[in-house]
Amino acid sequence: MAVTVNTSRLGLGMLRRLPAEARPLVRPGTVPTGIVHLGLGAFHRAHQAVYTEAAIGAAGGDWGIVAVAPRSTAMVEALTAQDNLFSVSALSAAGTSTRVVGALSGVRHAPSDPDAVVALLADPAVRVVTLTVTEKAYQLDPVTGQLSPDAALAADLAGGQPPSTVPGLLLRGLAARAAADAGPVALVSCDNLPANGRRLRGMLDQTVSRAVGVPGLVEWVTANVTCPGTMVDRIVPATTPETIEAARRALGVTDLAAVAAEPYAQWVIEDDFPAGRPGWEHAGAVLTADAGPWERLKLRSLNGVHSAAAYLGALAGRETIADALEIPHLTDVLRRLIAEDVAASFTPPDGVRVVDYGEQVLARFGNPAIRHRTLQVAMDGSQKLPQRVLHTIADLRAAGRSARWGALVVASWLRFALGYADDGRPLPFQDPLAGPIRAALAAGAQTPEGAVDAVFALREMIPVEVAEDDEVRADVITWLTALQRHGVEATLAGAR
Ligand code: CS2
Repeated sequence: MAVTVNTSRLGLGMLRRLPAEARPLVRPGTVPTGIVHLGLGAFHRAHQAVYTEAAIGAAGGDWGIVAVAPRSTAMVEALTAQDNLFSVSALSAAGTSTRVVGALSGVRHAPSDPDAVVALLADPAVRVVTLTVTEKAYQLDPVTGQLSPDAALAADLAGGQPPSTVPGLLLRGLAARAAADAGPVALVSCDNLPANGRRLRGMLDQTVSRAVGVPGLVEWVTANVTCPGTMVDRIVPATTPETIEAARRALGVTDLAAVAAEPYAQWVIEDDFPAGRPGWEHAGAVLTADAGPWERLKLRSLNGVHSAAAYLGALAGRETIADALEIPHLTDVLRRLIAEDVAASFTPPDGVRVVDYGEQVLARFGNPAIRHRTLQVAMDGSQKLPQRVLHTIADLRAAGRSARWGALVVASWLRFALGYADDGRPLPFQDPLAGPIRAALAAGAQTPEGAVDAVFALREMIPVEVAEDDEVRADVITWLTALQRHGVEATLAGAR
């Protein structure tokens, strides 16, 4: 990122110079570590770190976070140079408010120092491990939930040293923790996966039972590890030079770990922590026995509609989600997707009306200060579409209902995967299944029917009950044909 650093860097020595409202809620560097977080991305910094800092500020506790970067070094270097401090700017049409967050007690880079991460996971002071590692890092088949190890995880399972995958790190860390008798721990998935706690548990159990050289670990994990499910929500676009510039204007110092986010945030957490947890409820989180209804609400309404806006917007040449919402008729179509398909597909949490939640979501997407790129939301579709749209379709069809608007989302993803926008410009396709998807489409893309059949044969993406449903197939073909012949704008204008 090309940023000129011509002001002082954010750091402990700079805190006194910050405007009072921009200072951390805790005294940074004084809170002992109690949490290890895997995944040092913008979402963690703007979500769990913010909640945890507010919880420590309100209720105390030794819950400083050591955040681990599983891949890149850039954020580790930036935060190390800033005494683990970073700022979050909340952006809205009404203006920006920026505050420095003091929740991090350390940062580590897993690839260059895996032993340090393993040692942390085995430290009795660490009682909670949170994860934001994205859907694909779980290495689970999204349809069957079975572990499908790549070569790196296969090496980790075989006892290859040092571990290089997320499941491998957890495996070695928990083996060391069991050996050190360091006590129970909660592993908390904060990724946008359905039943993310159960998925993490499934990943862990399969990893541990297939691993070589860890006798007794299955039993130890069963007795000592919980995996509470969560629903996490905050729109946090990738950081850009403008984010850093906004932080500099607000703080008067340079923050190369700055994040920008919408003002809204929500966190629903299943309360199953065998060795304690921060008082997150004091920071506005909802602690519950079952996050499932919240998770379905959020994945199907917010994320499903987000993906729809991203694919249709990218095809229509719109750069951001807020720009996409300006496409004539798009919000009407998204409202029908919410009211006719999403709301009819599941039972929401008590007291929540899906259409009201959907209106709030559309208002959040329209926030003009958030420049969330359609191409960012569009990536990794094979990992996202099952929980965001395909489960909606499957549940509607099982109840004997049509799923026409869900079929539109699938068709728009498919047209996006075919690689060209309405104006003929090529579209980038980033997806862990890019190879198989592109191969299927190369073989079948001559007609809309061929393209749909080719993709519906991808068992690792499309649940069998959706793939074998003739009405869904026909609906996706109808939408894809319209999108290819007439483009997004005319298709939406003609949508009934
Ligand atoms: C988005 C999410 O990039 C995406 O796929 O749909 O990251 C979304 O912004 C968050 O889930 C909001 O909580």
